[in-house]
Amino acid sequence: MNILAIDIGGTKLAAALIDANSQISQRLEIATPASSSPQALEEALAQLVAPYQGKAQCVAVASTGIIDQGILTALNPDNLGGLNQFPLQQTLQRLTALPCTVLNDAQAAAWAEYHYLADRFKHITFITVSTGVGGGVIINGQLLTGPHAFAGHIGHTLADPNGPCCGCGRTGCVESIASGRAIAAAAQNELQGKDARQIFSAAQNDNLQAKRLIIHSAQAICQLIANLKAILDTECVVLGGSVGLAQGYRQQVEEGLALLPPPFHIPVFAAHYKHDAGLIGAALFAAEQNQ
Ligand code: ADP
Ligand code: BMX
Ligand code: ZN
Repeated sequence: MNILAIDIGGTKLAAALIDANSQISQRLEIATPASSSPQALEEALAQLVAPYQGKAQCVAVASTGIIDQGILTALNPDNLGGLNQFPLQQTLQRLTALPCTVLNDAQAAAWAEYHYLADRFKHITFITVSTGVGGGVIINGQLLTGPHAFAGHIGHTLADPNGPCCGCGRTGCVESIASGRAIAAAAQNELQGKDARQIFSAAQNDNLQAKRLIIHSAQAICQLIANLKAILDTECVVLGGSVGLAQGYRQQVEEGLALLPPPFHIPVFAAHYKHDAGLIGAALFAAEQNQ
């Protein structure tokens, strides 16, 4: 059986077919529409799923936002071009005429990475540093979603009470300092208007401001990991997202963590499934729900 998996992020929409062995094929990617209109997202999803007609038996979605009872509610609408409410499950069922399972993107990625690590760990936390900062928590082998599907939104915990305003309405959230959008928003002078990818290349070329912006982000993630260890006694952290997986980023997080007292030390791994963790986790979750 093939599952059509879809990953909806603040920057890109990805889709692929996933078979019963979690093998991925026919992967496609398009840009997330920069519009607050639900119609724009629906049109983009229609374009994305069109090539898969007749190729899958069900649809599994990993999406940015709080995904509760099939509805996407943005905690930080800025990440989705201002879009706030979207009937995700219903829309994809209509577009594909297939049953559809929906989950938050970082929760889905956590589930995939847990499957990979399950022989060694039962308590893991996945952190995506991408357009935003998201999280998925596995406790005793169970994915924690919470009564309102809000669990794991660790990007909206406090990093700096004097920090920037976050798109969620709070001040100084981890996401407002560490995310790809935050790195770009803090850039000045020669880096103003550049995106996080360009700022990472500037850092490779020894631009000092770029290096400082990236270290600032990595330090916020390092403190977040220490908080997670204290709250959950999580056994390891898995880092994903294009910023989290960027060259040298994980090492900076690890270096910061090594400076904290030993009770806060935990291994920090790069996502085994890299940019496909959300797709694979959504498919695994859907297959288990449909059993
Ligand atoms: P999404 O948030 O849609 O899941 P990504 O995980 O690709 O997508 O995260 C998008 C963010 O990552 C953007 O801020 C983008 O500038 C940044 N980014 C993309 N590629 C790279 C890269 N190679 N190095 C560093 N940052 C990157
Ligand atoms: C935001 C939030 C989370 C999401 C995280 C990473 C919205 C729209 N999204 O904190 O639900 O998991 O970003 O999302 O409020 P990504 O787009 O960066 O992958
Ligand atoms: Zn916030």
